[in-house]
Amino acid sequence: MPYFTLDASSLQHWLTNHADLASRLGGSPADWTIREVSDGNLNTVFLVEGSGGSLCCKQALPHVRVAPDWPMPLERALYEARYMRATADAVRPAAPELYFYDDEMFLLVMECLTPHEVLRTALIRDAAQPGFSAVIGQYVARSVHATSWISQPFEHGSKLLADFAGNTALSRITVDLILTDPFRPCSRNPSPETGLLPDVESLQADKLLHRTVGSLQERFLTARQALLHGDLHTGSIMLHNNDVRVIDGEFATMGPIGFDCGLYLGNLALHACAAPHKNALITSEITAFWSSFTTELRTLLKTGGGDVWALSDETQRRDLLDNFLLDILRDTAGFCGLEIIRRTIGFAQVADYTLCATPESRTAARRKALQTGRTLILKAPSLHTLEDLLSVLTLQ
Ligand code: SR1
Ligand code: MG
Repeated sequence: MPYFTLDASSLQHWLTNHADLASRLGGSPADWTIREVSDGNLNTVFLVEGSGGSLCCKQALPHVRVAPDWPMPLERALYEARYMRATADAVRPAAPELYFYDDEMFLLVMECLTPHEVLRTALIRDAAQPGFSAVIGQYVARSVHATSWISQPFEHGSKLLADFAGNTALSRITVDLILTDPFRPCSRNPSPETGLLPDVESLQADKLLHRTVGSLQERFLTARQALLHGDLHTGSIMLHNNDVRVIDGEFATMGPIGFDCGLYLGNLALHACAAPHKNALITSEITAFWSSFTTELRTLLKTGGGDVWALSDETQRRDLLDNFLLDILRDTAGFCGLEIIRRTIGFAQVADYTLCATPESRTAARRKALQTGRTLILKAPSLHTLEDLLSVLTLQ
């Protein structure tokens, strides 16, 4: 069927023509309830409920959903489907199950997560059950282990490179919105409030900072360590009690492992900038993430399977792994700093700052975020431990 943009009624019709999916819903199509719940920047999302089950249907639009004059290739849905398939076995049950991908409609049909809530919203409402970050740490370790050159023969990595090489439109968004635009005057950046203007101008004139951002640009584009989710922020995670799921892998690309870690920690850290009374909670989530990520990755990488480190015995592997994790920590800190800055002054800002009670406290929170992001980026190459990273965040 040639592509067209679905609405509730055409989706109902499309589903009736897909017997396997219709039978998951049960009952008669007239009794299905279809709700549009689009929330992210790019796509439309519908939740469909029948008497026997429910489905989540996500369709790519030919443009950015929140900016209709910004064209965007439909193929991003294909990369999300590929990412889900490439990581499903490793991360289950921490991601929804993909039931079907329609490569003409650019439509993913997957497990419906109800009554789950987006983690960012749950954090803002103070409703997230603490400990969720341990699941995310484990998720990142498992997904990158399943796709890294250390654990898989190089042919596997080469296939992944080929399968995701075409996802350039979304990597372009990352390169522009995270790695470049916040550090230069750019029409995509919303105008900052007057009180923050000197801080923004100073970041945009900071040559020392730009040099280190240049190294992170190089890491993102050339360190093809493993398959990344590519957009692992608190809006890409849903949870209900202790059931935590990662969604929205359309930015998937082979890249530096610290990118996924850094984006996640950056979103936690900026939440603490917006709500400093939650510093202890955020510190404990960051610690839980890093502890579960490193513990899981160490365990998984104890045995080999890939061509990288193939000659090393157990002792040498431990040494190599220590260095590998140190590089990931440094990348994590750098990308964490970038994410904090772009979510504060770039195109895709976040709702966490609505927690600030007054315009003055919001400006102060944003200033702290910019300073923290800058320090993280500059200090990243000399960090040694998570405690070093936490001390830059000054959450304790
Ligand atoms: C134009 S897309 C803007 C942002 O939304 C996505 O979720 C990514 O985070 C991207 O940077
Ligand atoms: Mg998204």
